[in-house]
Amino acid sequence: MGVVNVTPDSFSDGGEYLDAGDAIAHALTLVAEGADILDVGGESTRPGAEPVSGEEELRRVLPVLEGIAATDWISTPPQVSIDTSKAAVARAAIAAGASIVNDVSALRADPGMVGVVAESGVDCCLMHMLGEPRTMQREGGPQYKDVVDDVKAFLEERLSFAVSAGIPEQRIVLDPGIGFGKTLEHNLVLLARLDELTSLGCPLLVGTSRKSFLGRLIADGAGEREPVSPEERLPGTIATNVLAYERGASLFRVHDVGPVSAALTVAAATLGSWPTTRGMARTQTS
Ligand code: HH2
Repeated sequence: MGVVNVTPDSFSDGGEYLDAGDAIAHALTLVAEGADILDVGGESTRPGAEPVSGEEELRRVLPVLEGIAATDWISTPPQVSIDTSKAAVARAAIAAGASIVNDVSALRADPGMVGVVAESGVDCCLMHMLGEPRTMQREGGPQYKDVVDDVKAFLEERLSFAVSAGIPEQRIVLDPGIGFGKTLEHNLVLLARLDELTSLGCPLLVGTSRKSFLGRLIADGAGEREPVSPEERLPGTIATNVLAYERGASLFRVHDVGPVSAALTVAAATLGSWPTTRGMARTQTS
């Protein structure tokens, strides 16, 4: 899953693809590099981010979704995912060709979202987050009894909520929400014990790409110094995605599709799933 952030303030690529033409060109590059899914978002969820209105979010993402839908693909067209927590944005994005709703609030932020997903028959990703983006990493910090057990219980509850509201289980992907209301240690424990989430029965998505815990570890193994810049976090992105794959993840939300895709191909071959097949996400979620 390649990230297409149409925002001025995303933590690693804010402002780079705010122009629709630049975002569409970037989306084509990500597909050429191996992305099966394009995740288009018009609102940053970085710690401290201020919310934007639905109108503004749509103004950013709609031209990009329309440009992707109008593309004459040489090979299999990518699936398009809309990264939003707003029902109105999801509805318009689906009309413009999106077939996945990636809701970092797991259907909690907007009471209309569950109905939009259920009625339109699209796939959806339900992610764990403690708190909300504006405040989730504040001093005093996120607290869990056992981070894996707590995240698992949350995802189980969200899954049964979604299914009871009419979203078929086969259309649901679950995500532990790396970096969303978690300390460095919480992120590492979740990745190390990711296999414990596979018993929930849904494909697992992970999003570690360029996140600050990687920057802190690369700067200094104890995670105590200033993090290295997002561009210098690729080795950590690759390491965590390969480990997540080995522990059962099947969708990988990343900015650097080419290098991560190559690393995952080698990991899959090493673990005995060679030759690897593209379109893995599509067959598992639809
Ligand atoms: N992470 C980000 C945004 N959306 N969705 C899912 N399902 N999982 C994630 O881990 C996830 C996500 C944050 O990354 P990015 O989009 O690059 O940054 P920003 O929110 O600042 O735009």
